[in-house]
Amino acid sequence: MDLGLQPEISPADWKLSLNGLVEHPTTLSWPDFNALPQVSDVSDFHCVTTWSKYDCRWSGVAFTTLYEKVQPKPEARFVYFTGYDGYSTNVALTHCLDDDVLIATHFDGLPLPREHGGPARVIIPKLYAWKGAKFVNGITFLAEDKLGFWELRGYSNTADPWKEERYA
Ligand SMILES: Nc1nc2c(c(=O)[nH]1)N[C@H]1C(S)=C(S)[C@@H](COP(=O)(O)O)O[C@H]1N2
Ligand SMILES: [Mo]
Repeated sequence: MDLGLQPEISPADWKLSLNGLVEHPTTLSWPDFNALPQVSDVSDFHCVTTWSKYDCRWSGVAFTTLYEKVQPKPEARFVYFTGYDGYSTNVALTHCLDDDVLIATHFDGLPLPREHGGPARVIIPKLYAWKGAKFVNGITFLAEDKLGFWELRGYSNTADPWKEERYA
């Protein structure tokens, strides 16, 4: 489910910018990104429109690996994600540091298809699915929160599915 645009990004053109309040801003190419340690995790996926998909097996790079690489400054408390389709979403940094938060490149052992956000998408299992940007191309560390696409349009900023935090 997405904005209806599914950008086609070839691996040669793909880039992930890690920026904002960090000691070491970096732009990763596809080979750079794939050279980072890879992890897998099985988690459930909750869409705000009430469907859930259980036991999703994602693999890719842990958010914490990127975090350690760029070394956010102490004042960084929020993360703003952007996608190649113009999407954006925001998450408190503490929620991103759980070890199940991945920048996923594979689902069930296969490369992520374009309609599901390939080449790479963010997965934050403990929050509603709109908090995970598909086609991710930017991760910005911020001192102040900045609302993303759906958060600006009335979706909950905190998005805890167990509390059914759907709308603000
Ligand atoms: N870049 C981008 N990421 C996005 C979206 C989008 O429109 N664009 N939609 C979000 C929403 S509302 C949901 S439910 C999930 C859907 O993921 P799926 O298409 O793999 O089911 O992606 C989220 N991430
Ligand atoms: Mo959604």
